[in-house]
Amino acid sequence: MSARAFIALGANLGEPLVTLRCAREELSTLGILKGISGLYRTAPVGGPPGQPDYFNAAVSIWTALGPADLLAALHRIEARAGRVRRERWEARVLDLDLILYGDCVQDAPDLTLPHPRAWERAFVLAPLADLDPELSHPLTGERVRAALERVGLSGVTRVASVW
Ligand code: A4P
Ligand code: MG
Repeated sequence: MSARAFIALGANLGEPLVTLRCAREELSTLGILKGISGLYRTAPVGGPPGQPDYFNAAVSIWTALGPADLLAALHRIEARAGRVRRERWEARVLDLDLILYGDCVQDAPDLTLPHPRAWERAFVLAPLADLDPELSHPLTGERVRAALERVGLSGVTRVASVW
């Protein structure tokens, strides 16, 4: 099995840019990296108050790993970056979310596809639009470009095209 997967990257502790670059290199070992979005500085959504701003990006990758193995590999990259899981939506050195795995649809607590909140969040949609604005949600059919227009770009600033 191989598929095109979209992975969202987020970091708001430590040295986010160094961490994200390192994660990008590690992600390239999981398949063929097809696209890398710009880098965005974003206001925190949810979670405990007083968190620093996030840096967010996304990549697309052609991978032979199945979805569960891919998520496990993402968790290993997070752990190597020093991520400790305590509270949901707390500040973190690195968050890697599997947004889409081909047209795969599944609803399990350990892996929901597409990522259940992706189409509501500008910090995910803006990087995804860099990769493929015509990409459509496997369940609703809404394209990334349309979702971004609906949600708006409040709190999301592009800081670099190449990083
Ligand atoms: N899980 C289920 N489906 C998936 C999936 N498609 N991709 C499970 C990744 N993980 C998935 O995730 C919690 C559990 O979700 C895992 O056990 C996994 O098996 P986590 O990464 O441990 O915790 P989390 O990231 O705090 O939770 P979650 O639900 O992934 O949060 P979100 O929705 O990713 O939100 N604001 C800005 N500006 N930028 C951000 O990047 N990120 C979050 C996290 C909140 N606010 C943010 C940002
Ligand atoms: Mg996460």
